[in-house]
Amino acid sequence: MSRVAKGLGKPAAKSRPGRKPAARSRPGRKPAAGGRPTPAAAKPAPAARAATPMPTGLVRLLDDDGMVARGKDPNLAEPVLRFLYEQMVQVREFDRRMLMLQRQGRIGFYGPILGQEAATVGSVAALEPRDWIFPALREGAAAMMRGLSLTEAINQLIGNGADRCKGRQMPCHYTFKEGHYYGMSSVIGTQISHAVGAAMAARIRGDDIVVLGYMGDGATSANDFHCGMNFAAVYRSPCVLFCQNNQWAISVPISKQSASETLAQKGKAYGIPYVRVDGNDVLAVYSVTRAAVERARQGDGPTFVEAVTYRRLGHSSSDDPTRYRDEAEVKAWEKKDPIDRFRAYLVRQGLWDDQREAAFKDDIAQRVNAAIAAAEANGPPADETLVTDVYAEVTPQLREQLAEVLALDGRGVNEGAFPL
Ligand SMILES: Cc1ncc(C[n+]2csc(CCOP(=O)(O)OP(=O)(O)O)c2C)c(N)n1
Ligand SMILES: [Mg+2]
Repeated sequence: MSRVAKGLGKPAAKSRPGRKPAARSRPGRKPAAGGRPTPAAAKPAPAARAATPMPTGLVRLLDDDGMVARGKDPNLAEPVLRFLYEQMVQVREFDRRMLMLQRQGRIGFYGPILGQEAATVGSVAALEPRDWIFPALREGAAAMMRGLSLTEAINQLIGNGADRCKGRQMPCHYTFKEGHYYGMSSVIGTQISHAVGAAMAARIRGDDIVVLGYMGDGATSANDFHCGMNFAAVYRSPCVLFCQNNQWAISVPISKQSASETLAQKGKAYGIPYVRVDGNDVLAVYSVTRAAVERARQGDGPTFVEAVTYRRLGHSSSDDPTRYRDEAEVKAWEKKDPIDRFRAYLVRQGLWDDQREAAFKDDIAQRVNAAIAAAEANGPPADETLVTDVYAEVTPQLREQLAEVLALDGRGVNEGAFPL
């Protein structure tokens, strides 16, 4: 019997502290054929309780100069504040260096996150380690925050023999099971349904976890968004659906993506509490995500978060944004830099200064250098990985095809341009 099915019969799991008892089966729901109840009939979503009042407007704690209005400071503990800042600085440096590697032809592709550091770092930090992350393209920092080493991340970007994906995935599609970081799907929006479903499965199993599922603004136009949001709401999936509205979906601006006044308000149509947050304000992102995670964990269902931010570089290393957007727009967003804002706050609190900054940046530069050297020392994936892991045993046909490929002239020659 599968673990899921076993979990269905465990009444004890329903009475964990902080969880509401499961509501009774809905009328008309019958056990599936064979006497095994359907997940929904066995353990339906908890009944709705009075809606938690959600903040309205754009939630912002840090102003442009890193000041917090009196009485609004979430007063996070010093180690948390430092962690948030250091992770943001680290991912920015990592990003810069990886884009350079791509330009030098040492990796094939890269999706930069410059400008979106607060949205990713602030939201991931609001989770407990047992919670799961379903990322989109720009949340690689989440895997590193969960312990994926820089070398392992670069192994993935190179697609070498030490890569967990054995070079089979595009760069930036990290996967890190131990860190509860699910492998990203390139197909826009699909991870929304995956996140919603994984959270539902966790509840059925009695696992006290929350799932944080990311998407971009462009993903809100995908079918999977509507399907995922609806499922999440109806089944009160313990998840947080987090939209990084970076204003662009490759060359399509947000104005051509949606006619809604905000993306956040799309939650209303599905019956999901929603909140719009300044995505360049790490304190605000942390606070709203934390509240959403707590709501999900205590059985109050999903929350839809729109983090308003900006993608300052191209969609990817293959994109030239100067062909479709005005540089003045980019300059305006540079002034709202999430790291500068948060550093000003930390400096004012006496938690950071120029000396610390220099030492920390030096340390990251060295760690990134060492990680690049270690990753580049790894050879390519073994030839057999072209055909392994599809069937339990490699079929004779696949063996034959592999032999044919290996016998081709020009084997091992880099064909040149990455086709993306
Ligand atoms: C279903 C599907 N359609 C189109 C694409 C091509 N595509 C890749 S990224 C992208 C834009 C995504 O924009 P957004 O969701 O805003 O995320 P961002 O890249 O801005 O982080 C598109 C259209 C795809 N990967 N999947
Ligand atoms: Mg976008």
